[in-house]
Amino acid sequence: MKLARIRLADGTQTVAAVHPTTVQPLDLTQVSNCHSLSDVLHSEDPAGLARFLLRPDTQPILLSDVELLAPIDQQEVWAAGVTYKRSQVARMEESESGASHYDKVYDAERPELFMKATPSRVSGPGQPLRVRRDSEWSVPEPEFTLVMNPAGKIVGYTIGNDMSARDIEGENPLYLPQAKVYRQCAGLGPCILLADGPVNLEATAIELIIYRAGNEVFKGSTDLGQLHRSLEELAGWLYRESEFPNGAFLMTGTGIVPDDSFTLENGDSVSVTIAGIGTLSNPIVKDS
Ligand code: DO4
Ligand code: MG
Repeated sequence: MKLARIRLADGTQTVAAVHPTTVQPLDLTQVSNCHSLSDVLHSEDPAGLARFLLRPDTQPILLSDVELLAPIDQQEVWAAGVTYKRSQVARMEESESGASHYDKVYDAERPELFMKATPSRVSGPGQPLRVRRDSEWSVPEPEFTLVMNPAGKIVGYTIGNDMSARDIEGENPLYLPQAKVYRQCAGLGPCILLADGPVNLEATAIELIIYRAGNEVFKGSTDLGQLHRSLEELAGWLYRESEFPNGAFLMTGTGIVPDDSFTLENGDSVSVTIAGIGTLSNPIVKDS
């Protein structure tokens, strides 16, 4: 089952089940203290609660008649790094001084985890993602993203875009927070696929397409089978010695990195598709 935050034509926001061409709003008033998507996600049985909140008489609404919003409430957004071979190689190429750190962290027991965004820095489907004005080399990073409840349980999955300034990150690894965290630096959406048993890693294809003036200028793909760590391992490290009373999103790293000659430009459009979840598309902005 997939859930989303939506805005209806009259401007009201609610939570809905997402079907291939329609959405069906949940009636959150049926349960006390259930006001948001995260209230459903953090309940004992998110799928059971969502089914209960779906009133049989609620008419489905065409997806094209609603706006899908970023599926986040108050959660922190974190990210894992250097979890695919492709990412390890790319970081080592971009950073002379940091190369050995990236090499070591790929195989180290402790993964690289960093705070990626607060909810106000997150863009939902169709909303702009930003390239920093002081970056001449920036890329999107398409990432399978875990949705975690306050107890540290993985309750769902979504698509994340970990926008990254490769020149700033490559100049000095200590600049990582500036390369990664800024206004409109993270994309999430379009919906949350509720966790329902083990993920079929090899069948979870991830595709990145970048368009410029309507033309495809980059296309790449990978699958979760290439991820060097398990999802549970990454989730466990995040919650070690940390509490997330509002839950957390954890981007699991990128396995797709465009060639070093590629940088995003103002007006580009980025689409990330993950099998079983959907497509997250965002326009790119860069102030001159
Ligand atoms: O250490 C740099 C960040 C790595 C990252 O974001 C990734 O591998 O996805
Ligand atoms: Mg990343």
